[in-house]
Amino acid sequence: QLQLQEIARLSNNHPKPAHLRYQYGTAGFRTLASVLDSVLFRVGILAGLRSRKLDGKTIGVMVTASHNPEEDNGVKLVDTRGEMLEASWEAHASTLANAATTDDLIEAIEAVVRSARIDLSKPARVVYGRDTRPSGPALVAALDDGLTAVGAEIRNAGVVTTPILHYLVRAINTKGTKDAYGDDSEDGYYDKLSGAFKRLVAGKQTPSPLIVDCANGVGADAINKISPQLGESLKLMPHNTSTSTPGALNNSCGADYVKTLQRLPPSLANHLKAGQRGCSLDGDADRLMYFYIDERNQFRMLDGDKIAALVAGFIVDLVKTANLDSNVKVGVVQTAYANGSSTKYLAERLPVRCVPTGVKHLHHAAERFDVGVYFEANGHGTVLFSPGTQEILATHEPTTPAQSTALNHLRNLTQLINQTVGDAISDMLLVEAVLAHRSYSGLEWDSLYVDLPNRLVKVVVEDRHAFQTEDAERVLVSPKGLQNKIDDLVRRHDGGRSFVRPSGTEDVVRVYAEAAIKSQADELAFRVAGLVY
Ligand code: 16G
Ligand code: ZN
Repeated sequence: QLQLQEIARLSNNHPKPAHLRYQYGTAGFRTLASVLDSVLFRVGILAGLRSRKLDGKTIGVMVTASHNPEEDNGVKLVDTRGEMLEASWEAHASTLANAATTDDLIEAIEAVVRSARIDLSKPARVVYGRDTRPSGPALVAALDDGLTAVGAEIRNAGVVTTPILHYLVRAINTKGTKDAYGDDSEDGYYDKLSGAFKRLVAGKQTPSPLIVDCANGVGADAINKISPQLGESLKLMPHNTSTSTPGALNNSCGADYVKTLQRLPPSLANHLKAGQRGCSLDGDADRLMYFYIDERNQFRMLDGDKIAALVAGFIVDLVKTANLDSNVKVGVVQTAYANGSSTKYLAERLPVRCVPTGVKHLHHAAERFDVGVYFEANGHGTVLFSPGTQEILATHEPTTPAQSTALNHLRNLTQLINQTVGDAISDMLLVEAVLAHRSYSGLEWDSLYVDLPNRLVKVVVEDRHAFQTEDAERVLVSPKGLQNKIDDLVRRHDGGRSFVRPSGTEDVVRVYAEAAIKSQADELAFRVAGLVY
């Protein structure tokens, strides 16, 4: 049973700021760290309830604000298979977070227990982690209070990347079953990934060292821990590893900086030589951007779309070589932000689906394929192997040495790839493994297709909720008539494409445009922005 008095007593230590409204959005709760104390306490309570609802299986809580500035923080829940919180519970999260007083909170908790039909006699188990933000410890203390109040069994995973927390949840809940995901420890994660990587590249030529921009975040710890395990198979050269320097996190570095500004982090300028590859993680190491310096000393970015093209092509070839192409269908999931050239390249080779922005949409769509490759252009993505496919890979009997080799590569890929969520460390090893197999440099990878010039602008509007979209955000249905005007502009730009959608994380509307040449893409973006404004 719930100890309501205990909940009330602790809740009084974590009052909700009167004037604020919180919303559990695509990235959980995310805002200035200074106003998140009550939210963390209440998320602790909700996590405990969610675990009870799911028979005492372990629920995860990650405290991070990813690529956002250091003064922000956030929190999200991880469901029992390591995936994002089921959408129907997002509303419960918002309801608890917005209860004005302790009495209102108690009432809201009781309402959730009733409406979700939670059996309170079940145990509650929660594992949590946080990134390196200075606000983390205090927020975790508030979370701890919430978990204590709800009577949860607590496991503190410490400072970890977001994908490691997802991994831990899945590993804990599958322990001792036939679906065991790996040892439920941070070391178990590094062992699993590095082991699979070394098996995949065994006998391949050792690549040149890889520069890794760690965004001055928790990814630096992960890179330092996995490096020795990779040994000679891959040499990593970490940069931007100042996790305790105030203000350094995500500042002029990291995957979001690279993608948004299409520019090399200044701190890497003297380190990346012509022809050399580098990559950037974001602040919680679930996004990845690659880049290299070409022979004319130009910075070239390899984003999530390029990763999808590289990886999907490789997997399709392996499936064919293993003679499994009649029972294993590979597909790709993208959003409207995918560069038009990438979509064209992929669609000539395999099925491609477009879904609305946000990991949960991509993840769910990818689950429908036997092997679903999903990446957002911003570098978040992974590959999902369906249970049926994993079974086929485990039991298939190859009839030639070539089939056997390809099959083994596929098996190792299922181990290398973090299938719970996009994972910069796992994706980085995946890219490196494919580059080694293909004998590609950055230039050859980049040449798979040529990006269309594109431009993303944000527009501050009076009410972004007035902008409603359909067809995976590619068509505006409201305000009325606006889409026709956008279509007119698009027609007047060679190779033009443009769409408008309200941001899910900021109070702005985003305008994306691409065209055959850069000046046209810029012009189209600004003209469409002019219509929106
Ligand atoms: C969130 C999403 C990310 C998406 C971004 C779009 C998750 C875990 N994260 O960060 O996938 O690309 O929002 O932001 O779903 P926007 O709505 O502001 O454009
Ligand atoms: Zn992130």
